[in-house]
Amino acid sequence: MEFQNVICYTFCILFLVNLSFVGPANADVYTVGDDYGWTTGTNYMTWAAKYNFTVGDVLVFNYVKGQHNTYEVSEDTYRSCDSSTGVLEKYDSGNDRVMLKEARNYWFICNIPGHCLGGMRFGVDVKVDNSTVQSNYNPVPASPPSNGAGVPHWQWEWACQLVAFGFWFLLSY
Ligand code: CU1
Repeated sequence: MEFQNVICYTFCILFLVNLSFVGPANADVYTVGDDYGWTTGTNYMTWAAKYNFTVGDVLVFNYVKGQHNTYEVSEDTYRSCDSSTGVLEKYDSGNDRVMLKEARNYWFICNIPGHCLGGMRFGVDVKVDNSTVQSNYNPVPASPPSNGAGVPHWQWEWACQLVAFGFWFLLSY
């Protein structure tokens, strides 16, 4: 019995360690404008509205170097297209990769004259990604403990047993 518990908790720890790596691995890379890339003639607010952006995701701005650029700006600058103030970051590589590191609004424009007013601007609302945690805890059913002992850790132990059994099952084949 004790040996069983040791195995169980060992797998449980492995399981939790594993969980902590799920977040970064879940980050998505989005090419701004999809196949069109970062250029004139595309509605980028429409593009941005298609996706749910979460912390750790990466935006890729693809364009011919020198024809466009990528400025991360304040909301005011996004609205006015006046880049004399409110510029937070500048990119001009033609393959700009911008990681969305924080849960907040980000605003981007192209600073080539006329391009921002012409539609090369958009904002994204970046949220914290808690979907992985939820999806991993939901499978534990919310039924009362069967032994009636009122052990508050029953859900935890139940999950341990399940994970341990899963590993045992995989390893025995
Ligand atoms: Cu541009």
